Amino acid sequence: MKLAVLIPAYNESDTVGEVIRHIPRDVPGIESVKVILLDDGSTDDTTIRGQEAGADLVLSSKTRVGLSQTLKKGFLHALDTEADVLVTIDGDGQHDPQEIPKVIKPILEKQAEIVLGSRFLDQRPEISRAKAIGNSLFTKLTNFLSGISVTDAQTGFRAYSREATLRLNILSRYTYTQETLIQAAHKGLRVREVPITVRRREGRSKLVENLPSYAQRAGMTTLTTYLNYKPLKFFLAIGATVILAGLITGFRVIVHFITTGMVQPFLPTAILTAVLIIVGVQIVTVGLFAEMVKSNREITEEILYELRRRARAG
Ligand SMILES: Nc1nc2c(ncn2[C@@H]2O[C@H](COP(=O)(O)OP(=O)(O)OP(=O)(O)O)[C@@H](O)[C@H]2O)c(=O)[nH]1
Ligand SMILES: [Mg+2]
Repeated sequence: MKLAVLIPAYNESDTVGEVIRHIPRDVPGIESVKVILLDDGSTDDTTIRGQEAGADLVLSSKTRVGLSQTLKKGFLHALDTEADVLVTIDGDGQHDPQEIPKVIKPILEKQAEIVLGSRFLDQRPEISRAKAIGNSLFTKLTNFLSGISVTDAQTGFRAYSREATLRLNILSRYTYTQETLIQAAHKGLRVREVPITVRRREGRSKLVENLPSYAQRAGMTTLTTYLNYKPLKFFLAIGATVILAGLITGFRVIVHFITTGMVQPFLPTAILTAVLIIVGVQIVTVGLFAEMVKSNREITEEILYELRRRARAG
């Protein structure tokens, strides 16, 4: 079994060296460990510090392309280098690399395809109140949309089996955390959590520069990912609600029309009813089209999966 450790980093020159130095090179059940630093156009010495600390490979992008796309590049590279298990760990020193064996264990034991190092399982880490609330809300939303039940959907300390990496398609540009879990659930990949320790962050957060902006961007990604998998359910729920509202407002008009043969004095209500029913039907129609697009996407994903799998096998 080969392990690839991926460290996404944007301007983490103060901490990335320590992270790399503490990555265990001798892991039970693993024959080789490859440390890959994913430097996303850092303007500081992140790359140099990573090389000094012994990273096996540094993949750098010229400009900042975002955490998700950087990680996607790392995934594909790790697959090319025949990794069987992949671990992601933050470059800001918040995670303890000594916990890598614990995080990959459920994958080695074939208990899961994705393992989340949870900061909240059996413990309460020291994080700001606003972040704790945001974390909890996004985790609940992810659980609700995916049907899985985890305590920390935003964690960056994770492990993936090769199969999971072949199956997942990261499309977002900002954060991949909720997207990968919703996809995992709909693709039948088993997700487990193990408790991890988390240190206080030194310096400013690189990902969550401000919470409302994070919430908006991560929220959009979460919603669009869900729509990719359950479009009809989503649009049917909204469309049916609008149609129902139309039927409720129209009830009085219909009863009046049957008894008197006239719409007056309910013309405004009749117009509202017609508008609601027409709009509702259109929303359901959008859902039907989206469901057809989904079928095409599933075929494309199947092709991508086979191409990646065969590229490695061949
Ligand atoms: N490749 C890449 N990595 C990033 C980017 N933004 C953040 N990161 C890295 O992703 C990891 C997580 O980012 P953090 O800023 O620590 O986010 P966080 O841990 O959710 O927030 P804090 O609790 O404030 O640390 C760190 O290793 C960052 O260097 C980015 O734009 N591109
Ligand atoms: Mg952090």
